[in-house]
Amino acid sequence: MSTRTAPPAPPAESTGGPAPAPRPPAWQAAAAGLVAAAVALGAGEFVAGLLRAPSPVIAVGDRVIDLVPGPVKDAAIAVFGTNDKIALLVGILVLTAVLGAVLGLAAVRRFAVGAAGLALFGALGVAAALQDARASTLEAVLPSLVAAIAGIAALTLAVRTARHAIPAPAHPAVTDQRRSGVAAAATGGAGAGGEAWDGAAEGWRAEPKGRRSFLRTAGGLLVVAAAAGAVGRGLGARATAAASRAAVVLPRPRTAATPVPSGAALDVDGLSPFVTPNADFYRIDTALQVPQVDVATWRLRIAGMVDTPLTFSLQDLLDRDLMEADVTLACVSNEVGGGLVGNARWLGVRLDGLLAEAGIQEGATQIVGRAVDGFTVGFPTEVALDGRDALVAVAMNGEPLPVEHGFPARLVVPGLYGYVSATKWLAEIELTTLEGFDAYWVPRGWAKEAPIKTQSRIDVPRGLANLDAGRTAIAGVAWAQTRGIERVEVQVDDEPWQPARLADVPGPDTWRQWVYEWDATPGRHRIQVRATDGAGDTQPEQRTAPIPDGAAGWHSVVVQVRES
Ligand SMILES: Nc1nc2c(c(=O)[nH]1)N[C@H]1C(S)=C(S)[C@@H](COP(=O)(O)O)O[C@H]1N2
Ligand SMILES: [Mo]
Repeated sequence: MSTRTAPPAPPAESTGGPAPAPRPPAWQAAAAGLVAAAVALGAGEFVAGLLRAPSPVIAVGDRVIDLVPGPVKDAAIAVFGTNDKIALLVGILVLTAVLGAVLGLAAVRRFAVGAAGLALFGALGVAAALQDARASTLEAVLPSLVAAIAGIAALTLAVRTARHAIPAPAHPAVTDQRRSGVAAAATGGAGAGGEAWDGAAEGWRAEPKGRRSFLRTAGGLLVVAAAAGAVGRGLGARATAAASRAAVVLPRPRTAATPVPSGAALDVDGLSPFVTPNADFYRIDTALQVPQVDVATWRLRIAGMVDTPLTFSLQDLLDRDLMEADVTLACVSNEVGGGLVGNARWLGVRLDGLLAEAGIQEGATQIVGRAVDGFTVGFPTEVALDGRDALVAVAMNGEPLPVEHGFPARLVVPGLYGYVSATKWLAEIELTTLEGFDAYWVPRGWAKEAPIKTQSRIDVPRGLANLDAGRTAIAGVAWAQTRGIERVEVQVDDEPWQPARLADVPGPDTWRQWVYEWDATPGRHRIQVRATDGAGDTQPEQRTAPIPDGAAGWHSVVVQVRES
């Protein structure tokens, strides 16, 4: 490639020796590289979509997520919130564009350098995709390989076209050669490299034409790249999981949940509803692209230190005795007052039942939940055996699990933060020892064992609200899964703590609404809340950060009350 496109030295008499190859303007070189990178990405997405193999871009993004140090990740989440994944993808695309431009600038000096850069991109994509346990080697290699080849081909074409546009001083000695070059190019003669160079000697007056042809080629390549990418993404998204999910018929539970008491929902505007609708339920996971599970091939394994390893299809699980439980899930990353908590009615198979059937071996102190994408959680075996409603859940609020919330099955363990328990897209439950394995977040600085801390949150009034003086509801939710909420107290400024009225709850595993009627007086006020759990422990005042085992401290808001 490189030898064919490298221009031959200009006629000797023009310089008296071998002259450096003339170069297209920098912007064209950069644009050529950028376009080549775009074509590579588009081709990669296209092949990945066709094969349903991992997208090179997503694969690289997933590796970035796994590899970035905790503090960087926390900072990214702080800045971008739950848009951190979009920010990462945009970052990857911008970086690719910049590197592509740099490769273009390199390629007009030495084409091999540009080509090598694209090959390196491809290698990066292969390396990232090989980490994806779901993909075969061929599926991991092919998209990036095709991407690199397409990128190099596009770079060849774009650089060659750019050279057509080189402004060169008209020189009588090259006139004939130039003519012959143009003629050869026009008749589509072979050996285009040489002709391309000859044509490039067109001179200043030809430049606008050359630039136009460059822009046409570059634009054409961009369109091809975008179309290939879009088609690939479309093919990849052929909704396996959505189709599987639509076909699921949920049986009625053998053990229905305790009916939610009518007094569980207080009538206060702006208060979180007792049941969080699926669409509003927070979502936290490391998956850049939601895993798409096809139930035809999906199996749940119970393995490791068990007497009898077991395997279940989704239908096997649905055919068992199912139980319902209302359980509030909480993320360890939730800040005091934050929204990474939600309450749902789960339907599933009791974990203790499944484990009894498999037969837990002596010394199996840890249960590891492994997801189809390789994510892992781990918690003490005894937690699953103490009678709490730990479930392999298949439904959430009366629907099969939404794809983002773990379709077709996930773990739900009341009282444990999600990162040590709530494995979505569950593939395996492995019995092992506590010393034998550290789950995903443990080497990243989070606690190995993480029971949920007692917490309370003020939903209304919102922080910095402007209120009218007079009767005002202060209300929110409090949770202490497995222990239950026994008391919630509210403090305005430095006045004495006042008991809030508690709503009813079906059990200790859900959050509990509370309300305090406040006679708001004009001025600026600070409102604080604290809860006491069923074990008699009151939340500590001291604020601590979420890392390593969950935020602690009292939630407070400041409001402004005007005369009314
Ligand atoms: N497969 C998988 N499961 C996962 C995670 C993940 O990253 N991957 N994150 C966990 C964390 S940190 C939390 S808080 C809960 C969140 O569950 P949700 O997204 O359904 O609210 O899922 C848990 N299960
Ligand atoms: Mo979490």
